[in-house]
Amino acid sequence: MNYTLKPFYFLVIIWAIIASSCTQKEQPSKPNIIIMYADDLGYGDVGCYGATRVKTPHIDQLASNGLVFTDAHCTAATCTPSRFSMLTGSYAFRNNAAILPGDAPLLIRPGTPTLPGMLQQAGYTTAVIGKWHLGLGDGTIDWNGDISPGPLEIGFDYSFLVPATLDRVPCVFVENRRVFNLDPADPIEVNYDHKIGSEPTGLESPGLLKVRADTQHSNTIINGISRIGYTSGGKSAWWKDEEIATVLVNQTKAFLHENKDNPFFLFLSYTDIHVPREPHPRFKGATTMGRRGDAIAQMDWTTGEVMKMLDKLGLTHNTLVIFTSDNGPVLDDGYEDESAKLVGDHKPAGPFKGGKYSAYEGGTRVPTIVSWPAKIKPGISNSLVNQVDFYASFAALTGQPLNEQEAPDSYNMLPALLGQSLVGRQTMLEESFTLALRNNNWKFIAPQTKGTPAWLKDKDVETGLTTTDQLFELESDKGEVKNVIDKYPEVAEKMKKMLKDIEMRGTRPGYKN
Ligand code: NG6
Ligand code: CA
Repeated sequence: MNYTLKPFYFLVIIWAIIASSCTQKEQPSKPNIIIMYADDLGYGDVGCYGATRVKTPHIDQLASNGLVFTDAHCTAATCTPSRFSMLTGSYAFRNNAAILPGDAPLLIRPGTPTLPGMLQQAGYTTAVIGKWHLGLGDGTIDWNGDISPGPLEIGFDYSFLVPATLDRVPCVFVENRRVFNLDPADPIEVNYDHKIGSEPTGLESPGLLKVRADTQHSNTIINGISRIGYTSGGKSAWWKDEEIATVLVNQTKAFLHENKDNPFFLFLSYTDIHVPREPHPRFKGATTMGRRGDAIAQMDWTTGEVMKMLDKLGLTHNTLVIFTSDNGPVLDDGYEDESAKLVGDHKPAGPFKGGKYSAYEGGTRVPTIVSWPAKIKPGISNSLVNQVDFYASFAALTGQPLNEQEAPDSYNMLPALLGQSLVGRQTMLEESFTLALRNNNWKFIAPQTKGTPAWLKDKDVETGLTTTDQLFELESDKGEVKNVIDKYPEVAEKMKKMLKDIEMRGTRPGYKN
């Protein structure tokens, strides 16, 4: 040993220690992951996306610390299909996933690889809090016993659910496998076929209603609001619509507190701003847009409460938060809550055409903010990204290998999601009552493939559904006003073929990572 080199070795060791601690800071592994998932929130509904008639300071704050995407999409223009795709990495049409009734069986069958299941393998504690709408049980549910299978059977360690939607019975929370606060002496029953029990319905007793509704939403009245479906019993467990946001915030805070010391994945699924919009009275008049505006204000409050809790627990720096929505906006969705009348010059879908239920961009192009202070530089990204890719992207982030059958439609888009690359998707499907395809700035809408429900026909919704092919060029025509199919037939043909390829292949081996 040459003793004269000793001081040099010493310096090298010190340098190595300093360098490794720096890189550890720069490259945190296994960040906490939170998906904040608003319900029916449109591209133009928040301040950082241009809204002026409603203030969303907490979401705007998240945006100023993160990446704001201008071309980010949920996979479908309605809720169940979008959630299905995000959690399985598989397009919904492969599973015929459509809007589910409140007593539907669990759509994602146990044994199906899921995003939370993959993160469990990576060592995460996983939870879903809020709206579910992916079905529960095997076909007939006994709401008084153990409700299974459900989230716990497909990759979540904890669940606190609104089982379907705010406008569907049962109007109770389900914590893990049990209805929350249920009194066994007053058993609960649910029926989507005919009236049960003696609770009044909206059709029979409109005088009892806080807000009038269309026929589909005029079954059992709970908390002065008529719903889709019939229910009896279980009164101690009924939610109060005005309190739901607070209940979900409290459950979230408790989950964060309990899991502050280990990596966690939280799917925080807001009930705002879906109908019936009945926010807490303290939000009444927050905007001049009536209940829909008030519900946006409440959703912003929820976001702020969760962010404050992360701060308090010292978790903000190493938590990857994605704030986004499950489908585009809708004004009248079955209740006479004056949202359409009071909207004024507010543009729920921003510059885009259509909204919820629509094949146009407004159906799936949704606000999307990705924040991870340890890693992401704030800014704006125009990359084309899609929620179906969260699965493969988080697998790459956490070092989880995916097998070929797993998440068949999910690509690793982590570099785009973290703002390290401008390259997003080149090609991407948009699902509604038909299929549409994006190829960079081209948008092809195939003729309608599914029947339009009768109730949608009467609505003031630009569905984009036709019996002929449509082609738009979004760079010059964001609003999908000019069908250029006759001008560029070869582009349309190429895209038609791409769409067929996606439809035909069950999985796409060999593309991941
Ligand atoms: C529709 C409901 C609508 C809403 C939607 C689901 C009628 C007439 N309309 O069937 O009110 O509940 O389903 O919304 O019943 S989603 O955001 O969960 O997809
Ligand atoms: Ca929705």
